[in-house]
Amino acid sequence: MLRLYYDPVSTTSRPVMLLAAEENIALDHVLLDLSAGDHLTPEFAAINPNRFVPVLEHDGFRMSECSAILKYFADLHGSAAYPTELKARASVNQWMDWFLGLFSKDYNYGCVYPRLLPDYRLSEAAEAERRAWHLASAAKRLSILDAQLASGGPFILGPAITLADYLGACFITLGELVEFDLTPWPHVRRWIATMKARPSWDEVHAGFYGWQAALRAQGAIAA
Ligand SMILES: N[C@@H](CCC(=O)N[C@@H](CS)C(=O)NCC(=O)O)C(=O)O
Repeated sequence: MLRLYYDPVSTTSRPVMLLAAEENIALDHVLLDLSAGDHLTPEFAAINPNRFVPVLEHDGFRMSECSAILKYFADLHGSAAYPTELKARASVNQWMDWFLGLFSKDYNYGCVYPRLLPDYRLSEAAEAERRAWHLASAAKRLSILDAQLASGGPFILGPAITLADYLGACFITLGELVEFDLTPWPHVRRWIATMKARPSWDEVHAGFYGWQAALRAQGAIAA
């Protein structure tokens, strides 16, 4: 039995939920509401000492880290989204590492989380300086992604969807919570539209878009 501890609004839970939904992977879902502090209990600390979602359990085996969980799911189900040919798989790994190791530092942590989550915020002056720096850096990364998508598509590595698309699209759409403007990157926008047309996108993102609607209603975020 596969059990997923998750929050539907979480950037790192969404790719796992999306892959599972698209590939009909049956999951026992355990919802942790991060905004209510459900992940801060001693019970969850025993499950993941980092106190982060997602966490996967499979027949007594337990693991965290969304990228590793995506790969585990894909291998377990023989998913074409994680090709077995050496170089094709290496390219998927490369782009997943790129999103996690490079892109997310500037975009998720530099541009988005500080605007949404008080724990990630510095003083007002320091925040303005940090945001300007990360915005410039995120723009460079988005141009690299845009060029990659322009060279082939419709997905990051060509005609077939891979784990890199699942991960990357959920990271990029995080920016929708702060009205991040993707106008300068038309190929990224086209790719995101392709990902949003996946059969399970809307269902998986119901909670996420609920949060976005709440932020908009509060006037909490201006572009
Ligand atoms: N490296 C982890 C990061 C997981 C992570 O950042 N999870 C966030 C939600 S997107 C979380 O649980 N945050 C709880 C907190 O910040 O207290 C992964 O890739 O899965």
